[in-house]
Amino acid sequence: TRPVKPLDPEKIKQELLAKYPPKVARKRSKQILVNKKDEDGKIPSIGANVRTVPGIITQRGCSYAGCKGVILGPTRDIVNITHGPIGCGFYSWLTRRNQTRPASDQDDNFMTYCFSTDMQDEDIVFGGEKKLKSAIQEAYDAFKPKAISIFSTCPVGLIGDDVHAVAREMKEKLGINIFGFSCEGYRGVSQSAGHHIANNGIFTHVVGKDDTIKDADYKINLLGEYNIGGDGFEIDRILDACGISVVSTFSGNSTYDQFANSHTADLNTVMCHRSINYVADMMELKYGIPWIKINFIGAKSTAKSLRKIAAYFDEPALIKKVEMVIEREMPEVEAVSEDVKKRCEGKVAMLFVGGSRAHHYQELFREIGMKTVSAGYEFAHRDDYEGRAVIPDIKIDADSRNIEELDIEKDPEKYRPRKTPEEMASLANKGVPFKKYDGMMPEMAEGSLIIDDVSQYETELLLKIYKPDIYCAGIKEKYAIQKSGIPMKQLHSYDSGGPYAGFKGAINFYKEIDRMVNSNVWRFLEAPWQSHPELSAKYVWE
Ligand code: CFM
Ligand code: HCA
Repeated sequence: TRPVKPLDPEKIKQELLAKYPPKVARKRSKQILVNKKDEDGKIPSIGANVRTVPGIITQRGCSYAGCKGVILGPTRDIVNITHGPIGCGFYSWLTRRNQTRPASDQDDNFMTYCFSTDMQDEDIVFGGEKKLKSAIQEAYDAFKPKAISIFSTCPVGLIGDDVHAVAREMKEKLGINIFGFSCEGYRGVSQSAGHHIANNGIFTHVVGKDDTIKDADYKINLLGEYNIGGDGFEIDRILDACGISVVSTFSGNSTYDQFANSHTADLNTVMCHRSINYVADMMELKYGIPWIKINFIGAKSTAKSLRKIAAYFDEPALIKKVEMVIEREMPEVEAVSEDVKKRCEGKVAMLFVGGSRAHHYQELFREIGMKTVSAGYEFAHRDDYEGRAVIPDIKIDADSRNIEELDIEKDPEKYRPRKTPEEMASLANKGVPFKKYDGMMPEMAEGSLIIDDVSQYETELLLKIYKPDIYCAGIKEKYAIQKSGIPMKQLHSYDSGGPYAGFKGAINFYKEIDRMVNSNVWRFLEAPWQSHPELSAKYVWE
């Protein structure tokens, strides 16, 4: 039975901070906010993308994870070599459940391999460059790939191995594209730094290498979609049905050639803003490709995103086809959501995930009548919380050296602005949201608790206070949460489920959540408040 008396979120915040030493409490206090608008309709600003206080158990990952695991990991035919101890390569090997489907038997697919230099003590002492060179040679001899990339782990930076010099030398020797990333785990404050390093590297070394303009209608890139649990396959199915062509996906089930040709698309669509906004901005500046934020998590968001893409191309035939697809797909989605809603309505969820899903997945819960009372990202920046427009100093990264000269003048055909300024203005007036991301907080209810870089300690306290019907996070949190008698859904790897994107994905998700929050198994577990009745008050959401 739910609810006794609504809890005051400000009090909950104080309770979360109570055990911390004053200096730590002050720092955490900026990262824990009660969502509300002031008289001008402005939401409060949050502390985000800051270093975790040592000693606090964070759920964050490292720069190497963001670069190798997240951005480059899902590419099919680049040999991705981890230069480092074997653990780094091993733990970033398919645990994210990024799926792949080669176009034919002839196509390379290296995803099932884990390439690493397997650094040993003697390499730390004498340097690992020789070993790296022979690893590249060995991979080349065995697989003859189009490209090889090298990822630096912490020891590489500490001992001073120059992966870029090795890459240049071996590129010269073997005649294929070879490039390295200085994505040592300790760089930056989270995996977010690794996304940035990866994006700059791919942009510098691969994008723009193949100028063939393919003969296809409505050419888009799908940026920030990593095909976790097959999400990308479902999105491809829908786009294909609408007649929209995907030039490249960054980087779910992607190939080297798709990246190289991606600058020929006419529109960039951004799914995960956090991990890839850099590429969208750089491609706009260098190649004149506009970008819009889309979201294929949630059936309504999927329909809305398709309509945004159609509005950009502004062709009656496409608009009609998109409407037909939506009309064909929605009845089944609605039938399932209506049914599931009967059992899920009013239940409460909490989401603490990465840099985009804690926002996107609220939509799916909303569709079955569930409420998100508290949410946060592990490593997102202020723009992902508050919306891009409110952050004045977003700038395109100077690290990507080759965006400096504006190539449009050199080659107007290749680097053509896709729309005239007048057309852009007219489309923007019609509601095509160029470069706009609204962020998580404006879309959440007033009084919900927003927590950046939530700690294990805070998670356990939140469970006791709110007793949510479901908690969504990652593998590190999973078992502690389940042991407290609360269903836990991994929104990184989807446990063993998915896809959850698009129309069919929404149906999968509704059914999964229904199964989890209404399962009887939880009553066989003794949660702390069962033996300590003073903890048994439940939170009411007004
Ligand atoms: Fe983007 Fe991602 Fe995410 Fe992310 Fe990640 Fe991921 Fe995630 Mo795990 S790219 S920010 S760095 S949507 S790996 S597919 S699930 S934390 S919310
Ligand atoms: C990463 C990858 C990760 C981890 C997920 C988790 C993923 O950050 O290195 O902690 O369960 O999605 O696989 O985010």
